[in-house]
Amino acid sequence: MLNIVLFGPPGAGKGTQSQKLIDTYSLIHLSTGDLLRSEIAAGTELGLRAKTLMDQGILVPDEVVIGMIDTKLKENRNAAGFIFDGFPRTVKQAESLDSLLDQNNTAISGMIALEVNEEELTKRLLLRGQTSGRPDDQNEELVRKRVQEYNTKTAPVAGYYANQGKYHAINGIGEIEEIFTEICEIIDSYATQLNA
Ligand code: B4P
Repeated sequence: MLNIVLFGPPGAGKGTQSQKLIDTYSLIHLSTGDLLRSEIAAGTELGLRAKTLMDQGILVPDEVVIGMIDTKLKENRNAAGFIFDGFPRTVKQAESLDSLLDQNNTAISGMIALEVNEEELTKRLLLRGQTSGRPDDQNEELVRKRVQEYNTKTAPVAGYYANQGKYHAINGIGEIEEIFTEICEIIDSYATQLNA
């Protein structure tokens, strides 16, 4: 199986690039942000709890997102692979993902990290906030809080995959199409290794 972690701070382009990747590769796209927003839209108890945290730019508890991913992996046992978008966001989530995949006799092929500086992230998210209706994109203080959450809780996940020799960073600033081409080159190299 081809299992890709698309990594980066909020606004780095994970969701944007995932949409293009699912058109190219036959992989299942799992975005914890999208899954949580679906729960909010459906008005579930999980959604109501998550909304309070997301609206403050704070990460949702590990158990909640790990549970959602576990369910999705079980629903898609015969998939060719997955694109994990916005997950794992803590080292605990990364460890849990490894054991869930191991139970299915598979593993992460690699992590692709999109590198974008805080000024550009803030600009992109506030711009999206003008049309997205997402409460967490609405003001600069909240956007900076999300970047701070990333720096303290999520950035260490890069080291977790680097220790496994699975970390690949690319510049996330530039034309969306050019960034997409670079990501595809890395994914194609994973696929070649798998088939070797
Ligand atoms: P997410 O839904 O994952 O949201 P995100 O990181 O803000 O967005 P994304 O990274 O996908 O946006 P993109 O760059 O594509 O998370 C939202 C919240 O959910 C979190 O804050 C947290 O509370 C919670 N959550 C989610 N997963 C969790 C987990 N695992 N654990 C705990 N909590 C979790 O796009 C941003 C903008 O940039 C777009 O407008 C796009 O058009 C633009 N853009 C993209 N690429 C560009 C480029 N190259 N140039 C210019 N603009 C570009």
